Amino acid sequence: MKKYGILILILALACFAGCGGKSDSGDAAHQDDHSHGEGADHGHGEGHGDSMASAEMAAKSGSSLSGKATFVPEGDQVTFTLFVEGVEPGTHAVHIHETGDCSADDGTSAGGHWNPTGSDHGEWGGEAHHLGDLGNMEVGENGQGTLSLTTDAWSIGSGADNDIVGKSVIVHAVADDFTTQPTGAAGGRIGCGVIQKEM
Ligand SMILES: [Cu+2]
Ligand SMILES: [Zn+2]
Repeated sequence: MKKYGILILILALACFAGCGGKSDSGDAAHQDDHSHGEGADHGHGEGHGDSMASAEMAAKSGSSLSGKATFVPEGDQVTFTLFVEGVEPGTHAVHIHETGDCSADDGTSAGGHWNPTGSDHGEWGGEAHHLGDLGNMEVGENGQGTLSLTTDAWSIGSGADNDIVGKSVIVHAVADDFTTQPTGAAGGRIGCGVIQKEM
């Protein structure tokens, strides 16, 4: 009888350990994470690094701008590419702004420059710049312009401070002077798109 009792105790302990391992491993959260990863084109299912994000650009401040921005991950790098058309020829500043809200006619709902590192405004690649200071884009006589850059300074959908999802891409009326604080004196906002993770 005593032997039998010990056997039950051992079985109970084994079961407890087994069940405990299963139930607190956070399986639900993990599977959720993986399904996001598999939703991306890459299919690695290796978590948040594999999802791309994009922003559909809408006209603001009476402009006729349209276009799209994409953020494509590869390893620890993210490549941003913007294409716009219907824009007045010349030089136009492009920034990531801190709020994913393009509802205002003048784009001011997108807030200020996205600046999670608390830096001064400046030029991408320069000594000090906001994480959202993407630089200037040249728009040709045909009204089209493109801008791209690759960086390891951002993440997509990580929820970390450097996550670009839920922010917005803004195209300005004029060039960024890279010195005026905190805006670059880039004028009004002629295009705005909320950055969303692609499933
Ligand atoms: Cu801006
Ligand atoms: Zn800035």
